[in-house]
Amino acid sequence: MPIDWQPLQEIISSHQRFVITSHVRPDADAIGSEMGLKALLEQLGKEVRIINPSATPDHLQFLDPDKSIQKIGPAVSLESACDTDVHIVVDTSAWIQLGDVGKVLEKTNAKKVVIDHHLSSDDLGATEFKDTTAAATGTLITEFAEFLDLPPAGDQATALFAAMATDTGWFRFPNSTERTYSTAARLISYGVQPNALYRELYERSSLARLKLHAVILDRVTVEFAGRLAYTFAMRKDFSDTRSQPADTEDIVNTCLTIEGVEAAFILVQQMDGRIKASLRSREGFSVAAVAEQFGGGGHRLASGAMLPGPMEQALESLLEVFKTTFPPSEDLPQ
Ligand SMILES: [Mn+2]
Repeated sequence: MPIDWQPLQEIISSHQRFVITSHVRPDADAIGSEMGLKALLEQLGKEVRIINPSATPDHLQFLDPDKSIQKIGPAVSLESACDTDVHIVVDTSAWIQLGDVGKVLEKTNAKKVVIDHHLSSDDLGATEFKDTTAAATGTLITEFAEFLDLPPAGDQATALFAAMATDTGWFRFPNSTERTYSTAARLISYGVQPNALYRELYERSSLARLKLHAVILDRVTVEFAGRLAYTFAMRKDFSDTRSQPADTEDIVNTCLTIEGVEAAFILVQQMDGRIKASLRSREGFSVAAVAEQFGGGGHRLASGAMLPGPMEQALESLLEVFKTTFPPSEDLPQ
């Protein structure tokens, strides 16, 4: 169902001050959508602040060259974040994803709005503009800007293109539809230079990151007659290779490139000892259902959950769930 943007247009035209928020550990869809929406609201003469529960990761700083994104905490108090007319949440609608900004949303008297494309959803007491068929929230913001006859331009268009490009693995995941490509093509017509953006996003790797990938990829294991691939990262791997947990991003997609593999996951040991699971799958298999069994969520083809440690225990419980989905190989029809 395409979104009816009329109510959002009305909310915007009848208010002046806006706060935009996204999820913890923001990705390029979170940051890009926020920057794209902020530029749009500013074009309409609105006062806009972006206040997030986590800092912008270094590799995405280029999307916010003026460092306008604020983080809730000592510098931006709960009271200050509540002091707005409208609070817009983009790229999530789950309390658990909002970190300390969740407290702002509980307390604020502002009108609340959600713009999102995720399946999992809580009642945030917001007016929702949600389309789970959109590849990225960046697609929705682009479409909204076009609805208002204010097509994105310059850095704003680049931020929205980055949002879509990263949520689709540079337009290669199955969520890349005709709509995704045509929205991207329009953003190019507004001035985005995909080659320069690709270099910013994917060709600024570090030696540490490559070394970490070598360690983790060496551990890839396949199970259930080659239908599942998985690997893991321990805290020690990061210190050994001088890399960071964020450097594990995309390894799970590499696991999915093995022929015959239908689902893949990576387990990453967190600083507090918990285990973060990132799951991916091919069409026809939903990893969202697996993640939900551990209190996580996401999309059919990409989801995540936080499991208690230790690593062996987390691995065992995940394999147990996959066992019920992938029957033992001897039971497969010959
Ligand atoms: Mn997204």
